[in-house]
Amino acid sequence: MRKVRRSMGLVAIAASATMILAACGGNESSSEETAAEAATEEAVVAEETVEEAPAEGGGEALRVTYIPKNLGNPYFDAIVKGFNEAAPGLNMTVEVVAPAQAGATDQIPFIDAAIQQQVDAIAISPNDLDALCPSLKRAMEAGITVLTVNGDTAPDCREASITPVDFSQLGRYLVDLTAEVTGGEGEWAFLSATSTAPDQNSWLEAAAEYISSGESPAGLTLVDTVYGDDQPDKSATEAQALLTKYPDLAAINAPTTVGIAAAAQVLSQSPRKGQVQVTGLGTPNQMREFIKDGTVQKFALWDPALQGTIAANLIVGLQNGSIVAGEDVAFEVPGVGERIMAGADRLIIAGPPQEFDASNIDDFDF
Ligand code: RAM
Repeated sequence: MRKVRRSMGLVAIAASATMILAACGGNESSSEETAAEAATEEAVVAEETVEEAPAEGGGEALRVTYIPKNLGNPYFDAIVKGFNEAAPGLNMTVEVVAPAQAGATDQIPFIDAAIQQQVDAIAISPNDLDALCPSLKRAMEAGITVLTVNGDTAPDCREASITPVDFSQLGRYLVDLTAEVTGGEGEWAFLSATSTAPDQNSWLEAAAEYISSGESPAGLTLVDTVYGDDQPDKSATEAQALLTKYPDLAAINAPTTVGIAAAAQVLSQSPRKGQVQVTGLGTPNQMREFIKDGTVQKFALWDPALQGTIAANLIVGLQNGSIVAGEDVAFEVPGVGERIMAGADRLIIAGPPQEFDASNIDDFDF
């Protein structure tokens, strides 16, 4: 039987917090700048916009840096919204900085800049399982709380990881979702994010295991996996290329909000609309028009905001000592409920998964 230890619960330090989205407009750094210089400049720009949170009840505001995979993806805006929703009860400022592209090493300069600034905590949605580890370990050695959010690194590179759903089940779910929208017959392909994305790769690996186990729907054949790098244009080009390469394609499954929206856009204007199904993981706001015009029957996700809310509260608890990171430690998130750092890897599931179709797409706004 698993033993769950209970921590004291989260104690909100003071009344107010200021959350800052220091998005840098998606501009790439000029060729004269090193990535580190660019990161430092962006961080400085962010710092200039940070308002001091009123520290009622004493104590300096906690300084948190959140590093999404890349800029310009509304999915990560939703996670920032979650940080914002937690803010009123927490004495915290959050700077959001990220690279323009989601390359394996592109976040390193931003981690290093946060270490230099001696922030209290770094939350990161990682673009690689291992490449960020030396920097993240340096951050922890400097006394900075490090959390991964929405995807993970190797477990010894962070204190805990917040994932939206149980990743071990998602690969299987994506195959079954493809079967549902195709009637269980035909060729299909994955249109993923970057080839190093730890979240998507874990789902793709689990899907491959499910398929090779012989338990997956027998009429489906996975013919290809391509990568749109979470860039709308590249994702659209890859979707178009799949249509050309596979004249009998029955479905594109894009387990990325950028990829599914791009594939749906391509299919909505294609004579093969209706013949080729698009499904996967998307935000309701980006996918609404494609559900309404019949391009897409069904897709899934979760509310990304919850991960930001849990991260903000967990950071406070880890910083004030009311929560100690460890195996099977339960903690209470005000307004959300109990969550558990499960197992030796300290994985926290935000939940819940949600399916969207014509019957409920208008009930969601993110
Ligand atoms: C994209 C990103 C993100 C992933 C979602 C489903 O927005 O790749 O990491 O979790 O899709």
